[in-house]
Amino acid sequence: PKVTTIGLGYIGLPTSALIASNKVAVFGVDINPEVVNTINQGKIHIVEPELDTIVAKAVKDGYFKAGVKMKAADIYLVVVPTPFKGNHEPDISYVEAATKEIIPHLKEGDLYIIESTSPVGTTEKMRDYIYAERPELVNKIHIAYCPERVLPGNVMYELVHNDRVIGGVDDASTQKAIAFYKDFVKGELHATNARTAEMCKLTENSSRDVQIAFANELSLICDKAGINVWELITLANKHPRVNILQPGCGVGGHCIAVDPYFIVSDFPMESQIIGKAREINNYKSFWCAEQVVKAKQEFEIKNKRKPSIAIMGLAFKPNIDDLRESPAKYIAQRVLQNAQDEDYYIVEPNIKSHQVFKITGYKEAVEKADIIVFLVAHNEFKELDISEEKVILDFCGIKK
Ligand code: SAJ
Repeated sequence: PKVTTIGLGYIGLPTSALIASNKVAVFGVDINPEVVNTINQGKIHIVEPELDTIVAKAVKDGYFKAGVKMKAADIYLVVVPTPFKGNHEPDISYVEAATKEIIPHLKEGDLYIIESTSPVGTTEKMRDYIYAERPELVNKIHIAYCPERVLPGNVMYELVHNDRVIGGVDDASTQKAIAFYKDFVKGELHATNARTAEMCKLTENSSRDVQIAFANELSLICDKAGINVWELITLANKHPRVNILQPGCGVGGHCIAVDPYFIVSDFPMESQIIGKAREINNYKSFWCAEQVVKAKQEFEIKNKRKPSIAIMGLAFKPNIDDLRESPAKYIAQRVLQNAQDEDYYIVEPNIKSHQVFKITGYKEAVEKADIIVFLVAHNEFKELDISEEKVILDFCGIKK
């Protein structure tokens, strides 16, 4: 069969390349002509281990091509972003736009799959759009939802080895989609219906968000109680049925900090814990910024001069170069907004330069600064030997 994927981003591109590497003809559509050109040259526009070689080979072997215009196929995969709008309401306009482009090309026997994280009911809504425009195809095509669940940085491995949840709008659709994924996924494929599969994706990320919120709440309690939260969590986790995650400077990325809102927005009365977890994790970033300002004032009173400050880490999690939706970046911005004429050193070992921040090397920053603020637990920071005179604010457990 021929496959058309719509969206060549962090998930769409690796997925397309993986399918193509199994000698299936894949046409990838993206609205960005630069992305399309880069891919057609066998190159990539995102950072992900191993992705470059697999894309280069799939393009060279002629199985993978990209374009800005939709092309007819037998299987359509929608892998576009689903961000949220102003009031944390899900924005499915990219899924709708992709579906509208696909509709005129559909024929009997085709398979239409949404992989984008979507609010419950989206797949059925798209089914209704499709059948309203093409009534002759009612029950003659297959429509399913199959969320991705890969971890950035480990995408090529997880795409193949993770289990997947596949939910069709009817049994035939579920089975057809399972048969498609079977060819390139080694993990187990679990059959369900479309609504459950949609909710499953939202549940996975909300569960992680709630668990991180619990750890962040503990960190605030421990700060007041004079207890080391890292030691506390290590000890509590010695219990055979307790497994607390790590507190940090907030929750970032475009999944865990976004997806829970898709539940809260549709079920506001019922999703009390999920909504509260979002508030706690957002508040934690604000609190960290406040702590820096407080430490600065205390230093000035004690030493009768302004301190210099090192902000350690900007990425949204350890050992990656991705700054999108990063709480560390938010904290750095907030702290710099309140800056008077202190010296700041902004450190992010995974990037060379930044439009807004002047990036300093981590060793130099730690040597020069009076106050050292650890925001992201990058590996490089763990080996640092820091003089005892320095004030250390450790929000990510670097010194635990
Ligand atoms: N974080 C903590 N404490 C922890 C773990 C994470 O503060 O103990 C923070 C991180 O620093 C980061 C944020 O949470 O700011 C999210 O990081 P993450 O590593 O938990 O997750 P992501 O966003 O990189 O990827 C998640 C994964 N989902 C789950 O683990 C349930 C991934 O499998 C999904 O495919 C991805 O979201 C997605 O695309 O939805």
